Amino acid sequence: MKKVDHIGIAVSNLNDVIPYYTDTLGCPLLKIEEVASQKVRVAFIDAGNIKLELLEPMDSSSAIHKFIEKKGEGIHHIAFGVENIEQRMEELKKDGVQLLNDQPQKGAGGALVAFMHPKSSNGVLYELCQKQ
Ligand code: CMX
Repeated sequence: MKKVDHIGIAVSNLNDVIPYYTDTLGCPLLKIEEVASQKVRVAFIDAGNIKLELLEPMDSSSAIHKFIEKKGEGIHHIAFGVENIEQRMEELKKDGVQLLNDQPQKGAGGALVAFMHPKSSNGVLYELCQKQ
């Protein structure tokens, strides 16, 4: 992997936490978007050399809702930026990494995304992210 595109952070309520990032930390808000396929509302924060993706669950069936119920708010995943997601998924599968998706899914900003199971990535939920 050559670069981290963003870090995902689970939050209960976007509106409550955005001022902490924009006013207290002084990091600009880039955009807010609903990603219905992932059942999340997301806010992207510009943290200089990296983006932070604040993830609010849209309902109780969202993976983010389950995560917050179990572990509380906090770092949820790290997303690597890749150029050819299908090729990278094939390579990871050959190396025995368990992927959570057979095919890339539509993520925020229309990016193609896929996740690696934290159990096969030493306890970290990693995402592959290919910008369109
Ligand atoms: N980071 C590290 N470990 C995690 C984790 C995370 N984000 N989420 C779950 N786990 C761990 C749990 O702690 C649990 O471990 P133990 O068995 O040791 O307790 C194990 O994984 C299973 O977790 P679970 O709570 O039973 O949850 P599920 O198996 O139902 O789902 C996961 C976990 C990762 C498969 C699911 O959250 C998933 O498919 N995630 C990918 C999609 C996603 O996260 N979408 C939201 C963000 C989308 C976006 O960025 O736009």
